[in-house]
Amino acid sequence: MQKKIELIGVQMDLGASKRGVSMGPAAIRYGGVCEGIRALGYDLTDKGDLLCLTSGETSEKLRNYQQVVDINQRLYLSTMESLQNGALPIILGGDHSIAAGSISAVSKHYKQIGIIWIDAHGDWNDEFSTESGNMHGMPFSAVCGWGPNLMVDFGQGPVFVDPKHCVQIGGRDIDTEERIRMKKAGVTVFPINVIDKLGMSEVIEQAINIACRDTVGFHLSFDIDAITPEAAPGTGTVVHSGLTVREAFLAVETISETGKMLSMDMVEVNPILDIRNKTGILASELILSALGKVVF
Ligand code: HAR
Ligand code: MN
Ligand code: MN
Ligand code: MN
Repeated sequence: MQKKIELIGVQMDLGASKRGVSMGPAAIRYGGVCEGIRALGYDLTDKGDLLCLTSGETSEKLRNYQQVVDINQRLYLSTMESLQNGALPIILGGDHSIAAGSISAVSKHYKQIGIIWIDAHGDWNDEFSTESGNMHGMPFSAVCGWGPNLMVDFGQGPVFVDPKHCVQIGGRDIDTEERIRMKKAGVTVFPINVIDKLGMSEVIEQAINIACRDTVGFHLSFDIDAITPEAAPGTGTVVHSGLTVREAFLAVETISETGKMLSMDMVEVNPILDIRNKTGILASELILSALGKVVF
């Protein structure tokens, strides 16, 4: 039987300060992701997009928290339903706050998972350490039980991911307090300078080993701002000197070879800031390579 994939778009940008990443799912679809997944031989269901509430409560340290929590709760339910259908969920963002809902479902379903988080940022703040109040800087911390708890507790009894099964790759803009919290939690970080030294081939192999040891498999959370802005300009919080396009493909191609990827998010694609959808197309191609598209 064909392997099932279910695609869930999330039209969410309220976890970030700039608008427009809510149109990410459309940009990635225009990039050809659905046709590409079917061409790989999968049985694909596109579940369409989740929309966020038009208004909600906010606070200085947790901006737009009511809308962020609400959409994550619905994404949790949709992702869980896909997993129960035996499908591999692919979530299209949207800002990175949505990883709170997707990963909460994957962790609840499989109990013991690892996480590979590819990003220029740590996304390891909570409501006390954050300097911006933007909730897309918090989901990795939240799914590991380091807060904010409201992002991941929907009354389901959250299963937190153990930071010792978690890896950050490509970090180069991590807040001071956030860095201290990541070190305390014990998440493994391969910042950009370590990738320079070891090479992505070695880094991704080590990352996979960490995420697979004593787990069922891992969730891949791919923030497109991990890639250098010359190649991926269509995103809201660009940081200079990032991953090359080929380093990014090497990472997802190696991930695909493991057969251990349980689920994936592709986030932070902002078509308003993009150039002729090049970032949307890149995001689509990275998803396909993570699902087994080969060069030759
Ligand atoms: N660390 C900063 C903050 O918390 C910036 C974080 C977010 N940007 C992202 N997430 N795109 O990866 O505000
Ligand atoms: Mn991120
Ligand atoms: Mn980022
Ligand atoms: Mn364990």
